[in-house]
Amino acid sequence: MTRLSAAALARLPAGVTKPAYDRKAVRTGIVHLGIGAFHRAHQAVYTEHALASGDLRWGILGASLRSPDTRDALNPQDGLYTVAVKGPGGTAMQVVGAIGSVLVAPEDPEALIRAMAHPHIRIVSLTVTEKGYCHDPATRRLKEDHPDIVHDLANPLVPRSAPGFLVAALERRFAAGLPPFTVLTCDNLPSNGKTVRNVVTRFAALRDPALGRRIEDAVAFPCTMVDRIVPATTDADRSAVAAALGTTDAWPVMTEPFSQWVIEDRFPQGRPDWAAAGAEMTDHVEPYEDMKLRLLNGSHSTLAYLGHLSGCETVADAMADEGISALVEGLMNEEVTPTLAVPPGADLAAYKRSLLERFRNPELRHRTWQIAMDGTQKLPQRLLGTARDRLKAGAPIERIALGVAAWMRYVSGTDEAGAPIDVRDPLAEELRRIAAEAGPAAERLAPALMRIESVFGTDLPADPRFTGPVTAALAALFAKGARTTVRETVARTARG
Ligand code: CS2
Repeated sequence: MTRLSAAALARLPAGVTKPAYDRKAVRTGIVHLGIGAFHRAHQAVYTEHALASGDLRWGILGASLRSPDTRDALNPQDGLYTVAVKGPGGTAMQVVGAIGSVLVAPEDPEALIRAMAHPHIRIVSLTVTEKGYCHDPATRRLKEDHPDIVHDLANPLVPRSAPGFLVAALERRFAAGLPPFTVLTCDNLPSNGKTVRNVVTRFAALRDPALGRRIEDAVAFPCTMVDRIVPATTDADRSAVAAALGTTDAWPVMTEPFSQWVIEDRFPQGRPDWAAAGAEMTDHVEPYEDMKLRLLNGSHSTLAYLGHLSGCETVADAMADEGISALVEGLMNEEVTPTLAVPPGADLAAYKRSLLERFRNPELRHRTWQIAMDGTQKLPQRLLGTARDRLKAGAPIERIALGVAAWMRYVSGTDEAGAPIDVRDPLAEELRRIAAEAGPAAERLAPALMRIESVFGTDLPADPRFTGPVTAALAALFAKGARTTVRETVARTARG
């Protein structure tokens, strides 16, 4: 079978959507840092719509800050790849042409800075995951002793981190008399634009206070809420796509029919008409971010840890467990919802119903292990903010406590059958050391993990209304296992 490429487009079967615009006439207007599956199934699809509508100023240059894998898959395909949308009625395929090519930053950092400083670039967008911003999740500030930050401050012309590249390129633009690009973060951080603005301006100020001030004054960092579930692509997915296309695609991306993008409309240098593709442009994104982070991602992490401990490979498998699905529903309705400022016009009940349906989508095969990754970067905005608001209101947090305890049980590194758990986390070393010292004893492990200040801050470990239920839930998980603990929690909380 031949490989997907510009030349192969003409031979694609009729049912496959493909670029109907002149790709050779496209100008690159966006550089995207972190060209993983999520960007390709989300923002790139909205931009594809703008290109297809005839505005050819918005081609995307993708950049990987770490591995060459995406470049190696996409460049031989002229940047083309397939988005496979898996719904109840079958799978719809679209070949997307918005990404012209991909470069690998560590191979040639200067090439990326030069590309970001090009006069045609108006937007630099990012999906570098939570840990890619090199910040402290509890305080949302730059982690000044992060090894990549230390490196980039000492070697500003050959950066490694996202803040390092952004500042190097902005500095170059200022020196050339060019307007700055808009920095568009599309990661699941709270107040993501503001958080990234703080991190980037602090990094710049450490290099040169005047540069920090200039970025603070001149650069727009709009907030965004991004939502689409995009599980990692498997070899079975590759085969299914090849069979449907009649040509091979080294890295198609798999996703669901649902897609949402809420964007703070602050783009001094212009933007594609993403609204025409369904994005919601607004002045206030934060209520949407909180709603999504706490309801979707908070539930996701809870499902991931409890599901994995219960032997469920995917989110849909975990949702098929009556206890786990009742717990998650209770978490959303009883503990999260009262903490939310509902965005104007949003129908929270319908939103929650759609989340449950999306989690149950059996076609997606979203692995609990994938979501369980990087817990130290995710828990603060997904569960701990909700816990703080509940405690402030004097309200109980039993289900949140079980979610947090399930993370603790998971990072103890051994599953309920005694097999090792492959814990992936930027703090994996520290987690391993803590778990080894504490052993499988909740009264030692829970307080030791809660001393990780970048996750729990200083307030939560000092509040017995938090430490009590978390330690009790962890003790139950060790003593009785996840399934029984979930069922007992559901029964107890239902009695009120
Ligand atoms: C997931 C998210 O992997 C994870 O941590 O919770 O990637 C989730 O699928 C997306 O935020 C959905 O929009």
